[in-house]
Amino acid sequence: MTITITAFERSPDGGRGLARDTRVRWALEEAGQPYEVRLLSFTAMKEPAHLALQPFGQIPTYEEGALALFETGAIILHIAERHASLLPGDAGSRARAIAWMFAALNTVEPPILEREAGGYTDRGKVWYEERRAMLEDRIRVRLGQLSARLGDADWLEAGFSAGDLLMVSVLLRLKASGLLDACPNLAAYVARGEARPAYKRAFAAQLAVNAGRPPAG
Ligand SMILES: N[C@@H](CCC(=O)N[C@@H](CS)C(=O)NCC(=O)O)C(=O)O
Repeated sequence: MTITITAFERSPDGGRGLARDTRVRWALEEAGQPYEVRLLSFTAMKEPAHLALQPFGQIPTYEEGALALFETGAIILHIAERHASLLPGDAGSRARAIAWMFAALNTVEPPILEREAGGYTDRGKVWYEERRAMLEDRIRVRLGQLSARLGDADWLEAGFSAGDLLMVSVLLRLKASGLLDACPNLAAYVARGEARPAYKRAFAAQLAVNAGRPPAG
């Protein structure tokens, strides 16, 4: 069955891999699943045809026959449940890998996203610097906790899983900020994720869409 995902026609990041189709592409590459991509303009994302698939008018979506999914966590869980390379077979290990998927999206990502979004929307406000410092403190706390848990292990549990895929995807947003520098084991963890051939293919595929096009803005 053909799998089709949606992605930005022109990504605001110009192809740095931060748009969330990259994590879905990565999961599909880890799973060895071919896929097609439907590119959308910002206008098309808010039109009824796309809203029927994604109620919030966002990318990515995932279509496979009669199944249409939105939310990257749900999409990656769906892919991972069908591929041993992304979730272990043993029930307990599987549940723990899924816990890390939720931790990435619910516990680690929120302050990272708020900091990033504030950089677009709040610059120039009198409270901007104070709020940014507060958000960076919150991020540092989470990074410290995650770093302590990871220790010198390669991955969060016994082997690479969809939990690592999402956690690395979330941490990649911090690469340019310097915030990862205080936790060398996390910086190395992110580098290990980026070094995976499946990630490289996913990154290259989204970059190819954006190469030569100015970022949407
Ligand atoms: N929680 C959603 C977030 C999706 C999301 O924020 N997508 C961004 C691109 S990375 C988007 O479509 N932004 C445009 C918009 O919200 O209008 C998910 O994980 O799928």
